[in-house]
Amino acid sequence: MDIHTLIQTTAKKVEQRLDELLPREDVEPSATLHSAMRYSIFAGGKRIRPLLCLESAKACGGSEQIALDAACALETLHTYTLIHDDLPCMDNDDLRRGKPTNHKVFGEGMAVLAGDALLTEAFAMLARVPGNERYGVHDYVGELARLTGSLFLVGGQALDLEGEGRPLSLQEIRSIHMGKTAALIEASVRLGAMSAACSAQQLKLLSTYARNLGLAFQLIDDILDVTSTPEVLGKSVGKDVKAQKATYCAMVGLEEARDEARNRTAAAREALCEFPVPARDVLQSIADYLLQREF
Ligand code: GRG
Repeated sequence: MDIHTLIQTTAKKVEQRLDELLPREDVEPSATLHSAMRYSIFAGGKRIRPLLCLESAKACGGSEQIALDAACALETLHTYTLIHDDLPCMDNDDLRRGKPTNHKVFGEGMAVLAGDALLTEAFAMLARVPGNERYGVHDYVGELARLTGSLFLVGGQALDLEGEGRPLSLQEIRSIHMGKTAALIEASVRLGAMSAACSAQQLKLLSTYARNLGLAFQLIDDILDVTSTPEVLGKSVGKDVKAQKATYCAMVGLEEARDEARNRTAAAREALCEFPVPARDVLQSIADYLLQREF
């Protein structure tokens, strides 16, 4: 299966399962809240984190069936971060996944709550994933909490917020990327692998793959913010310059940022050398696809 078909078929499976797992729009005590949650989840999105979760499970000999609720948990948690990131107190954005942002449609208070509820639902979805001889639900939950809490995802966002309007070192920019972007990508591959009872060595190699992939992903995101259009990206562009953010692109220029993204992608590919060929091929193709992506 080529990578584009794989992305499409995976997105369809994940969306079907999300539709089953999330409360319907008319469910009380607040139909508005459930509508707001579903609005952002089903607004589109590439569903890259679920894809990485499912393919990492397969690379470790596991099954899509077993990892599917973990994949849904990752997309649900990711969607919470997007809703909160778009709020007026954060990036203050009007457009996301080609549609008006959650707070533009439902108001700021409801958008905060929709994000909160999605974050909580993510853990409920993850708790449905069966344990195995190596990992139990407490390991899955601990892993997601660790990588998305104050030490990584939320911490990275805090560093980003504190850095606005002041010069940052390349080291500080890297720490922001590791936290706000790479940590959730790492959680995606680790949870997929853990659902497949992966070995400690497999987990280590996949984590190296994910961290490099995550850094490349954020670099491409920053490059597209400069070079693309809202029509293609489905979100506003030029935000970093407007917010006077010290991005990697602003510091070293577009070409060097692209080179660094290429280097990170090569390092991600390299980390998988010890995996059997068909399993690693897909994960390596995902890395190539993300380097070349246009949205
Ligand atoms: C509690 C306010 C608050 C924040 C929580 C929001 C947050 C912490 C962190 C996330 C910061 C963030 C949005 C980082 C950017 C990561 C990124 C590049 C997202 C875009 O991902 P894609 O391109 O989006 O996969 P789609 O729409 O395709 O799913």
